Amino acid sequence: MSLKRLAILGGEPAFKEPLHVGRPNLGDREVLFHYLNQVLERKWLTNNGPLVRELESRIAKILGVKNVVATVNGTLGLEIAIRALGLQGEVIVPSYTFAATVHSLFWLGIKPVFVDVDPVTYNVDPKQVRRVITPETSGIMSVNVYGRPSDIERLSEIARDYNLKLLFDSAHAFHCSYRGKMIGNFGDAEVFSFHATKFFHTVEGGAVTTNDEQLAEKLRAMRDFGYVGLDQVEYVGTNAKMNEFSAAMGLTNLERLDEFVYVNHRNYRRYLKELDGLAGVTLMRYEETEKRNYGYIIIEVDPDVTGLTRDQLAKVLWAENILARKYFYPPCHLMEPYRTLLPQARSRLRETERISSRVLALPTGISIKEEDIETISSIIELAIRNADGLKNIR
Ligand code: T4K
Repeated sequence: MSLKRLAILGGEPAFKEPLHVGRPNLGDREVLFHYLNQVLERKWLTNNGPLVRELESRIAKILGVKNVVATVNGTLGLEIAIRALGLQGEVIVPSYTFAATVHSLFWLGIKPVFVDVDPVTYNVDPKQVRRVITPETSGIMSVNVYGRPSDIERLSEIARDYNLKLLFDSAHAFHCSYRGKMIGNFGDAEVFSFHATKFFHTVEGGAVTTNDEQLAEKLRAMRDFGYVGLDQVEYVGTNAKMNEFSAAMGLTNLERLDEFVYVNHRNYRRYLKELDGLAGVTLMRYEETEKRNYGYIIIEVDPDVTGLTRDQLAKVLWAENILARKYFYPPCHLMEPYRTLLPQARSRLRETERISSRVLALPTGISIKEEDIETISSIIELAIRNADGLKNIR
């Protein structure tokens, strides 16, 4: 494309309508209406309805896992998993994640103990984990950031050595694999998010998965106020139930799951081609030998090479109606209340702070066309070429 002038410098925006990161992928309307009609006719709207059960069993098959407990969202999924596993005291967790990961611990009175991440995978660095274990540590909660698995083997070894529970926040990692086995089968339990912005979604929703039958029973009770029978409560529970409308959306979207992955993969390869060789901009790579959902397109901007900070580049893109997002910024240890309560955490989170000041998520999903990617990439290139003229953007 021939770009004349960047919008931030007074040109016309490249896109009339905003391009969003996290634009929902939507399945076939007719299929959705078919499911919704069933729900309305049955007058069974929530509380472990037939569509929720169907969704659970379809997901269990895709993941090859024994138990899928669908939840109202990923955050409540994390909370019931944390409680069902009996986590308490201190839990080791990355700061480089979405607020929900850490809040779910703190919400339940648990102290998050932050560890740094690996600069290449952006996932918890197992070496750091060993260093922060204390007699108060009850578990490790690792995040499979952007759908790329943590170092599951080493984290499992540490959990075994120290008798700790191992929970994965796999909010980003639906339809991803680790050494040929689907994410959802590891640790004591894993938690997915099926939020509208995820490549597969149920509007709001999530699921806890586990191969431990007893744990699954407890999770099912805890998502339903602790009830195990009509008149019997056995646990402290909450209301974390998925409703039938969400399950209808999920079943609809499952029918086009392969297509969503195909388009995300195609988009990823196009970004790779367009951004290849652009000095100072590194596109996060996916290992193509494993199953991935390619749901996040992440670039790292090196200001020493590009002459532009990530924040300046974000402003350039927003002016063009490309609504790139800073996932994840700020890192959790710089959010309240953690910043005030745990000021000493900063000293061991150098990679986290470096990465979170450089990353930018770019639009993908079925709303994004290959030509859009060409334009987005040209704008990034043009911005870098004009870095001197953009120095004063704040
Ligand atoms: N763990 C991790 C690692 C997570 O990333 C998340 C959630 C969780 C746990 C918790 O799972 P849930 O409880 O959410 O199931 C968004 C999502 O709301 C959140 O689910 C997600 N991670 C996080 C990474 O992103 P925001 O605050 O950035 O959302 P918002 O409203 O700014 O929307 C993002 C973009 O999506 C915008 O550009 C607009 C677009 N959008 C959004 C919605 C809702 C649409 O185009 N249509 C829509 O319907 O958190």
